Amino acid sequence: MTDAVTPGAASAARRPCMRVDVVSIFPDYLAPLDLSLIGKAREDGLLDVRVHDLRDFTHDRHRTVDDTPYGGGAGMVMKPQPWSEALDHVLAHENPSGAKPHLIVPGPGGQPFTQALARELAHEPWLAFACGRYEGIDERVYEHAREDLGLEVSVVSLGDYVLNGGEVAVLAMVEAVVRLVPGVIGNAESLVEESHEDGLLEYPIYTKPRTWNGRDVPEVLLSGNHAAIASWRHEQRLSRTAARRPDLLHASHASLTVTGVEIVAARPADVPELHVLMRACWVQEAVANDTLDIPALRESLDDVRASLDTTQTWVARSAGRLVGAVRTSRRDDDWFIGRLCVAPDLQGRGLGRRLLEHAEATAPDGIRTFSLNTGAKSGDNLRMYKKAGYRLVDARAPIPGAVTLVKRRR
Ligand code: JD8
Repeated sequence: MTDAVTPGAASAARRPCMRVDVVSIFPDYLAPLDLSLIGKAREDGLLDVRVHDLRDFTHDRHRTVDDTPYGGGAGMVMKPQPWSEALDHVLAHENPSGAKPHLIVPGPGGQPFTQALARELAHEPWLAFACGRYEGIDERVYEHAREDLGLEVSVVSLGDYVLNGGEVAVLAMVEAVVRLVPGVIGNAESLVEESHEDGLLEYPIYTKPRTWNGRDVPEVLLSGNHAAIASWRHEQRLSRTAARRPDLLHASHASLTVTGVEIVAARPADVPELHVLMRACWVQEAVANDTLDIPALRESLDDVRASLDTTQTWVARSAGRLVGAVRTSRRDDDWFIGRLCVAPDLQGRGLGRRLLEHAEATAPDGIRTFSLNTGAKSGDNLRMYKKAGYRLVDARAPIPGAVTLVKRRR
């Protein structure tokens, strides 16, 4: 019995962030997990990946793992006993704490594998993958794993097409999951703007030469105008998503796309609308955080008007309607981002994210960090900021019931 364990794992002497076990009758199919980022993360001890050969858990001369289906029909079915012994081995192998893995079984009838599921699984300490072949695995193995071994068992499909087995699906799932494990990908920032990460496809990318084959790089990308670049890239993401994956663009996004959102510097004429929007948004925050003691709620119309002289405020307009805003100010080498708000009926569609990107992109030279406050109980805000790379500061926030988040400028 030979478990292909992580090369160099022993030397890394650090507790891996994640253990992954894979059981298959074709263990060599998983050899790509030795390569590239995943191979490096295994060498660095960030990941503990073990591949097991199901046939090692058979006892007959032919190492039989399959048999004919009860009730007749085409093909063969994988026998339960080898799977039971393989799972026992995985649970027993170097597992002094008696922990239990989340068992993932790829199957064409499973729940769709998505970036959201990948993000969830990336937070789990131990995943075990069972690669089926033939017509699939005897149904009693799933019941045994859930009921007898007490494992969480998920049947997951890579997509609406038919493969010959689970190995290809496991390769894709493991890569999509472990690249989200902190430290596996060097530049975590690059994870933020990826397709599917926030429901939008990626913007087009270019590198040298400036002109190639008579084709030029879009002028805006050579402008050095970070705000314009951020705006162009977001418009590209929206228009590409609308063209190629309208299913990702739920109705409101589509309407935003249709009418397009423009982010411009706030002017005194914007103040009345801006004040109303801020009141609407911070009443929401007050309810979420059970307090009315929020500076934004105490700002009068004159306070908002005055803030235009002391800070850089941007407003987002869609079809003439003021639908969002953000305020920025400098504190030494920190760019403080505040009063980020989106009209309640348009929240959750990426506009807040776009305003945040705009606020960051308009930061002057010399800025090293971005910081902001939000309600300790403002779940959606916290999720959006963390996805954008912000991290909670454990120092007490200047406002009761609030928290401060910071991100290093790259
Ligand atoms: C696991 C056996 C083959 C499937 C008879 C062909 C995932 N998106 C996906 N498509 N197919 C699979 C998948 C296929 C598998 C196994 C996953 C184990 N097969 C079977 C049923 C029809 N043959 C998959 N994830």
